[in-house]
Amino acid sequence: MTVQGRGQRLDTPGEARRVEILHALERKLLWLSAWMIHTANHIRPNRDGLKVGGHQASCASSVSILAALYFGMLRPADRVAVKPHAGPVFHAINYLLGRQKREKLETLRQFGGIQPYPSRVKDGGEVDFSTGSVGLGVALASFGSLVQDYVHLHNLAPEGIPPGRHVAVVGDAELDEGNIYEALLEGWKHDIRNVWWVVDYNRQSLDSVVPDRLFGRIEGLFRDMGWNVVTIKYGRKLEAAFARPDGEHLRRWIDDCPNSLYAALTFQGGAAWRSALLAELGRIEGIRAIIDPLTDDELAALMTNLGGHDIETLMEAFRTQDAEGDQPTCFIAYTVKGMGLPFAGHKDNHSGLMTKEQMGSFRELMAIRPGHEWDLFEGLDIPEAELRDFLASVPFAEPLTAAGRSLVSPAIHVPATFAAPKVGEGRKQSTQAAFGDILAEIGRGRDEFADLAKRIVTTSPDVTVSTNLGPWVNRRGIFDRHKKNDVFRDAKLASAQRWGMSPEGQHVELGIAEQNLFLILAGLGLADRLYGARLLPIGTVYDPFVNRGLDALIYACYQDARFLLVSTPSGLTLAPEGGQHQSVNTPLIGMAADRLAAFEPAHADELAILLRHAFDHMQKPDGSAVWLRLSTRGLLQPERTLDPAAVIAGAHWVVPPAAGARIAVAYQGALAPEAMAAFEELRSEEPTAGLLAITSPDRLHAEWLASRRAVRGGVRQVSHIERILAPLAPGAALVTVLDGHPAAHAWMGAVRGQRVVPLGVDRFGQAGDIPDLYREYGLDSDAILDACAEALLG
Ligand SMILES: Cc1ncc(C[n+]2csc(CCOP(=O)(O)OP(=O)(O)O)c2C)c(N)n1
Ligand SMILES: [Mg+2]
Repeated sequence: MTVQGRGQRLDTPGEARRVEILHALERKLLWLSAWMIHTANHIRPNRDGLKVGGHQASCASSVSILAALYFGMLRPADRVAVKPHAGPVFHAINYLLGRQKREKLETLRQFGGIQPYPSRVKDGGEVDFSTGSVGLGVALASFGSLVQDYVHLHNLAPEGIPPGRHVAVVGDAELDEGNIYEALLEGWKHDIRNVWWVVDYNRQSLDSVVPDRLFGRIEGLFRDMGWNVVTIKYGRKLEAAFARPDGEHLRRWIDDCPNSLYAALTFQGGAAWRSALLAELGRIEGIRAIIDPLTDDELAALMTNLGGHDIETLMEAFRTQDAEGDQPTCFIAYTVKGMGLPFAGHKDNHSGLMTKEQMGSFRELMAIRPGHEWDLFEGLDIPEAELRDFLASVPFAEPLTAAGRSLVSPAIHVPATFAAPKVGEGRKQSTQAAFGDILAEIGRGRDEFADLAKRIVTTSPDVTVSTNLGPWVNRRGIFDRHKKNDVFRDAKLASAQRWGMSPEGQHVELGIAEQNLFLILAGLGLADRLYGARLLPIGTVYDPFVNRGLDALIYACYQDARFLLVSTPSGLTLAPEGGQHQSVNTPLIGMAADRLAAFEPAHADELAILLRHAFDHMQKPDGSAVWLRLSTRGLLQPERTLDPAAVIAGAHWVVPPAAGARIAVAYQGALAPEAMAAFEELRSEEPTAGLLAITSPDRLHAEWLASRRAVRGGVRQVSHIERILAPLAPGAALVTVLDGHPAAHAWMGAVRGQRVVPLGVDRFGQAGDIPDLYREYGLDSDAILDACAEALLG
């Protein structure tokens, strides 16, 4: 797949002037980003005495890279992840392009203002990918490219939106994050194309200067993963010096200079550079000829003339690579952290802020008059009209659509009901099996389900078969940019799985890396807004390993990606697999994660309702991602008619209590049989008791909180849990049980002041069978009955 053609060559007429303009804009970005942060810290009133912060040094490091990209290379359809700490530069670029307001720039880090790190949801549609948790945005740029390929190869892209390149501007310390390498490997397997990672190689992280020679390693890793690596080390001034007689000595000296020494000399400036150079190279005639005529400032400028600050070198590297084709490419652009600012190179500069005095000198250097700090072209020695013409002519200035960069894609019809699978009389079924069956049925793409089936895309980190996606995959095939036959099938070797791969396939098979699962779900779940094609992504994973990808899951939700997470098997109920695989905390994660509606059905009829709801909810403007926690434990399936609204709201009475009842038993998920057995015994003593099925403590809790908040607004909507608990006596006991942490239910006592006795798991699990484990952890029907007795007596 080829992306659009790019900008002009460097040697076209007028190019010299374009470079001058780019230099001016680069300078403007340096000023504006520093001034935004300064305003937030020193100009706006500070009411609480807390440090506001910002990262002037991180911004300064990346201005040339970002200027070269946005004002030179990028096309409207390209999608960019900007390293988190360069957020102010990104907003300044949009300001110059007329896509950001001055008033807004003044609100950096203020309530309702620009976020410290670019945020899709809070900063608006100009942000392609949120960044902040380092490493994730970078990897998402790669997965985004895969998703874009998926959309185009399935012919789902709207007309007029060509595929773009995915670019990540990366802080060098982001490459310490393991998820980067997981993403590289997965990207290699999927043969991703049109991805650029541009590393702002300032050799500084937060605490320190990075080890020397590190990039030898990293470069090798990229090459091993099939990437091009382009090192942009020196700028033109230094290259010219190296080309002079004896200049090679200078190159070697810098090449061998430890990162910390280079950083320290940069901070100290020209005189320090001179004495260091003279001490080591002072006897070499050609070196003296290079450095002696220079003033200290000129020498400092020469010695810090790294490629990542030389816009012409950057442009040249980008254009050359652009012409090379679509192989993923890592640019290692050498930079100085804090370039052009008083703390350039200082190892502690990550959170460093210019003082008012330093800002005063910097303002003079930038030729900014007081009161004109925000003026677009203040202090630049190029006529305003020319700058405006230039900005209007950069390829990226062309709007992607009339409505901007955030696209829309109409909702896909979801049939009114999904049938629960039929099971024979007396046969048991698990929620996981029911999930596989319902999805396989949808996969037939019959009648009303045809559109829905086309938009579903499934993915799983090597647990496709064991989470019951197999039948769906057999019907819809595996996605790959290249057609690959299923060797086992071709050889007529018996297997339940048909694993032919093709561009039409609808399942993306991942290696075991849960962060990758959530990152691709983030990409798939933003496909409507990024690529104009609504997808309905489903990712499956073992429940305990949600924890392994948790930051990426939260990151996906933070960006409002819409997907269905199915985690199974879950809890102690997994039994013989033991404590490492038995999840405990996931119900609490489901409650605490924003923009993620979490459910745990016990029976297939509830699952069918919730699965249907998930497809609906993930498409609603005020919806969210959805999580279904499932189990492999087969349960007898009740014959009944459910109220879908109650199942979706989080709880329904299986046996309603009589008014004023003293007690009820509530269960969630696979413990339904234990709760039912205990309830039957309880009922012989307490005929008014009720039995409650909880399908989502998350939804119950969220609605309860929301309704309490609404009181303040003058409107009081009674929440579902309040209605559910209303028939019980004011002091009634509610014995609750789930295969997960009991805190998920404990809060219910606060709803009406009733007494909750929460049963669940608060210790690591262990191998065993279900009777032993449920007894040991106090989840069996005896334990539930004991809790009931205690509650009634107490
Ligand atoms: C996952 C995560 N861990 C820690 C941090 C805190 N943190 C913010 S920036 C940073 C260092 C970043 O260094 P680098 O990527 O080199 O950025 P630059 O030098 O360009 O500022 C750290 C540790 C974070 N944002 N995310
Ligand atoms: Mg760095």
